[in-house]
Amino acid sequence: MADSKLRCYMPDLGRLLEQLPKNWGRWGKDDEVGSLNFLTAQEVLRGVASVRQGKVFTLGIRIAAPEGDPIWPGRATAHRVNVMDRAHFMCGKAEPLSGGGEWADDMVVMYLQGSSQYDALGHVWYDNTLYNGYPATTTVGAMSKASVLPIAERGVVGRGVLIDMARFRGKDCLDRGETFTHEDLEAAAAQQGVEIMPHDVLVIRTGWIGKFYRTPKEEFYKDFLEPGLTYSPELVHWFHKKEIPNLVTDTIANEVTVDPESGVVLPLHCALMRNLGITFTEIIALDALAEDCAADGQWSFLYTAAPLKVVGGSGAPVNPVVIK
Ligand code: UVW
Repeated sequence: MADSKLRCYMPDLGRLLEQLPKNWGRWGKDDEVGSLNFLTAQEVLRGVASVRQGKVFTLGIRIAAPEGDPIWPGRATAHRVNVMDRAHFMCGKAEPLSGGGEWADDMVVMYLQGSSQYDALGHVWYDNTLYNGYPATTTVGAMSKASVLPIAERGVVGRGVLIDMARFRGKDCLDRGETFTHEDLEAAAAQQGVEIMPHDVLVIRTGWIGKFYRTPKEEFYKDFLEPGLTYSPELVHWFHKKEIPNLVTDTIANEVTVDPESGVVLPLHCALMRNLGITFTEIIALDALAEDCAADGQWSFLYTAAPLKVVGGSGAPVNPVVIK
């Protein structure tokens, strides 16, 4: 009852975001990579210029780990199946290659959003329309527009900046449903002594994915409500003005699960990804990088990533590499 009442008064996304900016058409009517267009050769060199120590970090989580993988409720965790191993040769089910070579083979069944991943720009929409005005019917069967493939073929390279929101709030991990704004990002950056510059890949640590591995699963998923960025028109204008190409976080969905003001679920997927073409990178492992940045005071770096080239995919797994 309470739920249906809430729905009656809840603004729909069309009305909530109606006055806010869009980048549709900015890079042509056929564009499918959106704000990644900001990452020009000059921006790649700006990223390279932030490499000072030669330290390398990989930001993907482990896939099909025995302790489970963090996923959005309702999706299944990745399942790796061994289809060929030494046992096949021992029991005569397989013959060694001529010369004696043997081998192991595996297959993985997984959601494309079920690990560290890039979302396709067409992954989430409203009003039957995807990023850049493509009709939502282009998602039927396979995404023929704004899929992950153009992002994968382009790659993502630029200057990254890490904002450790959990550390800024004096916590190991933000609380369930805890929100923060662009003003909090700027305040944390100032405390860290780093500037969030136009065209930076914005990497935000909440501690949430790290917590997944330390918490019993029933407790982690109970009344599921992630912490994260929260919607406001000012925040959307801030992302637009900063021309942020890519938002990367250690949560499953890059924003607070439900906007506490409007009750809308995941409004930033639409305001930032669908409307501004900002690529979303989710379920990222940031604890080791954050520890290192806090220790050496270097919060900016070369960020590089390319999701897998899944044809028609709504997203694809990725293991970003950061070099400081
Ligand atoms: C949903 O699709 C719900 O979110 P995500 O972008 O995290 O996969």
